[in-house]
Amino acid sequence: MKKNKAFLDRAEALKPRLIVTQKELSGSGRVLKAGDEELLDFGDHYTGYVTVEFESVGRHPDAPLHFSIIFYESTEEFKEKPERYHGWISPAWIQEERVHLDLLPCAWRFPRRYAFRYIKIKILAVSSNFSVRVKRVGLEAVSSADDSKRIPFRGKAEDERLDAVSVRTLHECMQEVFEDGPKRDRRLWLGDLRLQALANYETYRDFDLVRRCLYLFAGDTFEDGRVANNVFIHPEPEIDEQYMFDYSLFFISTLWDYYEASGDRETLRELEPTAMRQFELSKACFDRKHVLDMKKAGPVFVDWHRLLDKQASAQAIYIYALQDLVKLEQALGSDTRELEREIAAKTEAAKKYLYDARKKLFISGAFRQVSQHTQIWMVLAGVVKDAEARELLERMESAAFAAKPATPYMVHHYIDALIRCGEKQKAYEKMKAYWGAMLDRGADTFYETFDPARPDASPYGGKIIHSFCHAWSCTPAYFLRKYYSEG
Ligand code: RAM
Repeated sequence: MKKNKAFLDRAEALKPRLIVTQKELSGSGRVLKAGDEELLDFGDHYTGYVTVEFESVGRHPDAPLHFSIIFYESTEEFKEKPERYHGWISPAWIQEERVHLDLLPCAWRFPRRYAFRYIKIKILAVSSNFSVRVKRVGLEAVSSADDSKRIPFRGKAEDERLDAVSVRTLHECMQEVFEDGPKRDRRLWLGDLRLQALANYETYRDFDLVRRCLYLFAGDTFEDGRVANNVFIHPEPEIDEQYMFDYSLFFISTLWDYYEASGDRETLRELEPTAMRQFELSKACFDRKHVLDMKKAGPVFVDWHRLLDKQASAQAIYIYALQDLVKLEQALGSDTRELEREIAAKTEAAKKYLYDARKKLFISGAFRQVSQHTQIWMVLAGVVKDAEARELLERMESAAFAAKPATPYMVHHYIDALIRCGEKQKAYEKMKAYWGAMLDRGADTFYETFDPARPDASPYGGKIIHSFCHAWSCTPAYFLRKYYSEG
């Protein structure tokens, strides 16, 4: 790994102060024996540190109190049994603890930070001599988002809830970095950062936090300069040893968006070589026909759809990122002719080799898979534009066989594609239908993964592991404020 100390020092200097908010709930007063449960509702999603205070009832406790506690972000998790989770993500993320208390009364502070609205306490064992009562539950909620600086919402009254839940999602993910989710993975991911930064520019406008995250990615890269897909923050900032072709390229777009929003030329200049390096590395992954060679590209994310062929989407993402690189280089006064030739060559190749003239849809991979992802990214990359793009997206919708987005992250790109080709009203309706379906299910924050047709589906093998407050799902606030508000 290649560390740039100056960049990491800059990131450290930009570390935000967390704002702490105290909350407290009283217990129900019920007397609890082994097997009894108590459910507490904090009324909204919070991220922070919890203290539970128990008192004993009856004779002097002659045995410890043994209890379990589980933190739920959403009612969607209520039916799940943690012990039945056998998916591929570590069950260590499940927000459950078992504790022995030898002395009562006792105020027990959990050392881990939790993300939740509901808390369920279950008494596992006491003795026949005594019972217990939950006296109170205290919470120190933390976030670096400063609500006093948040720009008020000026859209339609009927969209206020959609905006507020998006903003709450962003608020909860704004910690020492832009986390992907305060429950899981609690760290900085590039794909998520790009979208939450966009929502941030319309709401909290915390430029320093975006800047800090950009320096974290640029300050620790692979030996060849490739930007990683995520960074651990503690004990020292360190990248996860994996990259994704698309996420690395999004460093370019995130830097460009940051400059556009902040006008911070110094950061742009300092981080330009990192952005340029992502282009150079990706450029080497194409074959002689200018089509992306997936063996050279390595892992690509795009979406959690399990059977998705990602070649065509990745080709389009490359073109998309290069367009941002052109703007970035022009802002610094550099010559962009080579980049423009590169965009033209890859665009032409996409039209020639990744398009099925009979189906009138773009295809991906050796099996010529048709997915919504591919069409959406081709529109975002400007491979097709205006009326042509509108017609493509319409054909895509009626192609029942086309693979569909599995995450709000991919639905975000669909909404963005519709707006870019002039379908503003349709984009609005789709956004309201998709995120609105989460609101109808009682969401206080928006989910990491959601399919309205199959709300109980899980790409992770169980909903108990899902993040129900996930950064990449916060963008209705961005769309509503940028495209559907009065000034
Ligand atoms: C998930 C993370 C994150 C996403 C990656 C690809 O595990 O939660 O949101 O960027 O996968």
